Amino acid sequence: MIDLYYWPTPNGHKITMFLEETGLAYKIHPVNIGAGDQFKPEFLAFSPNNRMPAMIDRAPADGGAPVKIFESGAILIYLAEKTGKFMPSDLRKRFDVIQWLMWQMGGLGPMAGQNHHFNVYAPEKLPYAIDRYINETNRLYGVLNKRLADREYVAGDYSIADMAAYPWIVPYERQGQKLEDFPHLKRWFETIRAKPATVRAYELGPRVNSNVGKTFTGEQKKVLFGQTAAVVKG
Ligand SMILES: N[C@@H](CCC(=O)N[C@@H](CS)C(=O)NCC(=O)O)C(=O)O
Repeated sequence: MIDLYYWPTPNGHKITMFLEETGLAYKIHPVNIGAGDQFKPEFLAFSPNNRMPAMIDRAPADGGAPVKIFESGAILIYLAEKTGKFMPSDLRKRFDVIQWLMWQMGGLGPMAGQNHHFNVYAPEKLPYAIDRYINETNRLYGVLNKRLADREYVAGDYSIADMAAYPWIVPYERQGQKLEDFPHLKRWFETIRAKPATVRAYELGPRVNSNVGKTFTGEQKKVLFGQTAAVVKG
């Protein structure tokens, strides 16, 4: 059984997309990040960066002690290795998937996250910061669009690289982007959106957080923004 520590955000959806595709048994433990669940000592014990998703596999393949993992990219690689699915075993093909997964983890995710912050949440509208992240998101959409010009998925067959990138394209409007400007990306996005496992994964969102998709309240912003080292001291 997989214990998934989750809240319905882009990084959370990556993992439920994988779990729904494979049918692995899992139990959701909600981590209400707007209420501060991510700072609880019992959560920090296996997710020291006070971020979700995190995962505990209580039945690892080697029959040994439970495996505890934080960082969505690491969780996806682990689950792909555990199931033998959505990441090829061939050396070159595997690293094609891994490099695009790292591109999402180091580029698309963080840049789109800053885009959301300055474009939607920041109390002051700072044109330099807004332009910087809208432009960088635009560049990254361009990279993905070009990559998808002559292939159906990001790296070979549908893989963890696609599952990592897709949830960060879902809020494209909030990121100041138009899918019409990126026809190959749009085709890929619509293909993944129509997958039954994607539909099931996204249906979980409102069941775990009835306010999913709404902007953060003032109280939630106080919890989420302005964090310093003090939040992980406990
Ligand atoms: N690189 C991390 C990022 C995880 C992340 O930023 N999670 C956010 C929600 S999408 C979170 O838990 N935020 C809680 C907080 O900011 O305190 C991953 O991919 O797992």
